[in-house]
Amino acid sequence: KDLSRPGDRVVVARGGKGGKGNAAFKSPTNRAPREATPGSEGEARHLRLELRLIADVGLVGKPNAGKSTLLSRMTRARPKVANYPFTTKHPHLGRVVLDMERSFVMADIPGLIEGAHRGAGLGHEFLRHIQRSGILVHLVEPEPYDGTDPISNYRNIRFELEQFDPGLVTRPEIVVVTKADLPSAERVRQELQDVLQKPVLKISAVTGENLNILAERIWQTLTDQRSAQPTLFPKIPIG
Ligand SMILES: Nc1nc2c(ncn2[C@@H]2O[C@H](COP(=O)(O)OP(=O)(O)OP(=O)(O)O)[C@@H](O)[C@H]2O)c(=O)[nH]1
Ligand SMILES: [Mg+2]
Repeated sequence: KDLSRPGDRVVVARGGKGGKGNAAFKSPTNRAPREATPGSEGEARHLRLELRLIADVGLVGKPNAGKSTLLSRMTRARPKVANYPFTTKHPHLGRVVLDMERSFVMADIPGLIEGAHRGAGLGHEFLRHIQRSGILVHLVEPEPYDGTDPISNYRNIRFELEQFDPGLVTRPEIVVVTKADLPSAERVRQELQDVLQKPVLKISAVTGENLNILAERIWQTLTDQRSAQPTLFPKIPIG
């Protein structure tokens, strides 16, 4: 049972039936009955509850792609950033504020690696947190720390998402090449765009390049999605 809205309820263990008290046995001839029946035992269960973070947008990508840097640049969240993989061990949330009326919540989850859906690395534990995200922003590092190919990295992550939950790959996705300040970024962006046949944005969390464009693009995608499926991904209230 998914408790996704305020006020949602579920019965996880039924109480026992109440017994009959003395009063139930009262009659004109027996006005002070000593009789009663015992009730029955209630159910007892051990439960494991699973929390799913609620974010409008989920950041996904390989370790070291620049997810946490982006979150810390666009929001007031301060996840740890470092030049080694698996820096992020837990999801982080931040709110991106465009102006007085427009803001959205962004989630940074630990990096995903091949085999994540089978439990490799850390990311799988947190994939459920992006199941609630209306849209995904997929970050691709142009010069991966492990010397892998950025395009196959992109594909691998998509595969992992699909294996975990086929619903994840049908979400609107914004593809972003990070670290635009690196010389290879433009070439990788172009290649990825050619392969995917859809716009790929290049950003730099260091210089700030295109961060406002990314925020606007996310906002636009959220707005489109909400008008298409208003109940599925309701706006997260500020609180
Ligand atoms: N040159 C450059 N380096 C960046 C940029 N964004 C992030 N980095 C660097 O890339 C490294 C990894 O950044 P993180 O934000 O920790 O990456 P992550 O995707 O959160 O990594 P994990 O938490 O390990 O999955 C750090 O050394 C950052 O300083 C950028 O725009 N330009
Ligand atoms: Mg991180």
